Amino acid sequence: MAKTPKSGGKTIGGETHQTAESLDTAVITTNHGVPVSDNQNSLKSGSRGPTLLEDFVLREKIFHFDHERIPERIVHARGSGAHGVFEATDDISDLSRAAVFTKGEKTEVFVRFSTVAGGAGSVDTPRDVRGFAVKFYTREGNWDLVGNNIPVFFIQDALKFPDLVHAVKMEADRGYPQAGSAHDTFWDWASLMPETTHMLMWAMSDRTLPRSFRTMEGFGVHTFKLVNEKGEAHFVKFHWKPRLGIQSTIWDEALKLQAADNDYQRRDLFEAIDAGDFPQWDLGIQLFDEAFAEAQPYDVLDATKLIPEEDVPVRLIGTLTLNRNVDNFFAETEQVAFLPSNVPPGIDFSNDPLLQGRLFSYLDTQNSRLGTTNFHQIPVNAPRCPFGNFQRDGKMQTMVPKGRANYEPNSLAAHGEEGGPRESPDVGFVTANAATGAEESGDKLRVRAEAFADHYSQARLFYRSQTISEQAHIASSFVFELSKVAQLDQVPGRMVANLRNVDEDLASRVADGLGIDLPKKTPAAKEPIDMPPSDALSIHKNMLATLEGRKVGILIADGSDADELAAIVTAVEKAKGKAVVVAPKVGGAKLSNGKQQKADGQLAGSPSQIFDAVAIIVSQEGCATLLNEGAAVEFVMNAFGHLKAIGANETAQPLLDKAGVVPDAGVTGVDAAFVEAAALRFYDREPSLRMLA
Ligand code: HDE
Repeated sequence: MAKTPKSGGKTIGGETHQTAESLDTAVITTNHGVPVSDNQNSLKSGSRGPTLLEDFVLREKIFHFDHERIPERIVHARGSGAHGVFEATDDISDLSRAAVFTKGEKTEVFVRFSTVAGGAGSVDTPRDVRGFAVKFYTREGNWDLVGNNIPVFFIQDALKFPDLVHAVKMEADRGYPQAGSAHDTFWDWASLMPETTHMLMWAMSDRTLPRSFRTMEGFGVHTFKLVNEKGEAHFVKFHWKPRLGIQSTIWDEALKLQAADNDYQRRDLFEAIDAGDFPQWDLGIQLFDEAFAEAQPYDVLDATKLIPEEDVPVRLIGTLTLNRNVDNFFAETEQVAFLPSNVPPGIDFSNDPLLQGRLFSYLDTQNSRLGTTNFHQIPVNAPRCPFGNFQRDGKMQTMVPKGRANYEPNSLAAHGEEGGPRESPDVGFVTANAATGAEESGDKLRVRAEAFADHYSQARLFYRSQTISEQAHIASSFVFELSKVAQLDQVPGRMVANLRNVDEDLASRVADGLGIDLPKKTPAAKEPIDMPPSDALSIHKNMLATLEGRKVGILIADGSDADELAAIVTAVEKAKGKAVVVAPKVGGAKLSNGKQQKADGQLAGSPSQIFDAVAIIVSQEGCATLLNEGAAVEFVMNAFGHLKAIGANETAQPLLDKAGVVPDAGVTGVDAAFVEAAALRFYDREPSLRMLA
């Protein structure tokens, strides 16, 4: 007998809600609970005859299968999600009445990281912005902080978003490229839109090549408001600071990662959580008021501008910990629906015209993606606090409200029936303008505020705040991307003409790298100014010298020294790194002590780009064998080329020589110096390895 599928009388939002927590039966059943006797053969007329239309088991199974996919997100289609908790660590009740910020309060969260341009099946490591979307299931309703790993955006007004996305995604006629901006239509559009310049600087930097989701910063981007009990509002910008420090890869490494592992970042997140290495970020706020906003040379409502952390320091107010992987990718990561319009009392919007447009878009897109206005009932989207109102029915309605109260006002309660919930000015959400008495007024205009006209000062600020190596990476990325513009010959020059407003040296380097004459400078709508450099904008200045969250690949072969291997594994683990043993065969290698050491990864499938540092422990014979194995030579060559530490024992020297390794501070023995070096990257090595612009 089939065990009846467990169907819950679960309460979501205070109303009885029937959930079919199926899959928990000993016998397969149809979706309507009928036990299935044979899951191998369809119903036929005779053993070799035609299949019968009557076969409801076959038809239901194929029908359901045919509809397994839903439309992917138009942007941010590829993503990875996880559950976690946010704990408020500072008392900001003077600033916000939101319960999520009550010191000590723990709030369940769901986080989804994503790339932007590629489809759901694209790769993890293109040069692309990363989404950083957090859903806080607060006890006063969901708060969705739907941010990116870059604090500014390409455009100032929501009306331009479809143009941006059309330009960057695969080209309309040919359907490629899949997940990158290095193509004609993106640069055609961007070069005609000077307001993109600041974000382009970030996009061309290594920020778009994060080593891991765990080593990315996150930003709410827009200016928001915090509102306290008295109705007083303060402007705020939100920041996520990764506990592992910021770290990115370099371009050649990202390209090779794409070849090695399409799921590099998804796997990294899943494995870290699975192993109990829970990723953490601190939530920071930059607080300021109207007087500060007015005194700045930029507009705080302009999403192409940031507020330098040196001007308004980031105050840490809580910690996010991701501690649980999803049980089902589709049900949770795919179906999660983030809405920037989800804010609890105590958090509010500013008039940023980009944010205002987003407030409509995300609600609307869920209806087309998830197919129903009832998407909020899907478990990953449902508030964890009770919720109820008089909205009723619609596709996929899973709630079963009782009684007649589906309108308000009603006097049903006076007649002994359920009357339903009522509004509450005391606990309900009140918009900040109403709360503060500030009035909005003005003519209806399709204009851009005057203060939005400066498109270059902060692009310059960003470039001039980078290290020499980071500046070279930015210049080289512009050269690479613009070199991919195949048919529109005026576009690279037009882009360089814009860059002359950012920094003449940058523009010359890009022109030189492209092999074109320096074009005439684009006239700026507003002349840029010089702002004091900000160290917070550099990755290199904010990296942590730590092995925590990092992986060290240890290459061995038959005859490798057992003691040396054991010692380095212990030392790496003591430094909180992960030691991964790599050998030509996955079965491992026979060590000097005669014991078989199993490998964690086979050499050809575990190239050095997936590691943060590598150690080579080989005997003379082992080394001789590896000299004839291209994957071993590349293992070393790429680790060196990707500016990583290489610890090698003396007998490994021929392999290092063949790989072109030149001694420097990052090339050590397999010893304590290696463990220290493994936490670093050796950017000084780069100019001797490749021609950067
Ligand atoms: Fe989004 N964006 N966006 N965006 N966005 C979406 O919503 C949109 C913008 C961001 O993991 C869509 O549910 C408009 C800025 C993230 O599910 C869509 C505008 C920032 C995610 C949409 C913007 C973001 C999205 C597609 C300009 C950083 C992924 C699917 C007005 C602050 C969320 C969906 C996830 C997703 C619209 C600009 C971040 C179409 C119209 C600025 C992280 O609604």
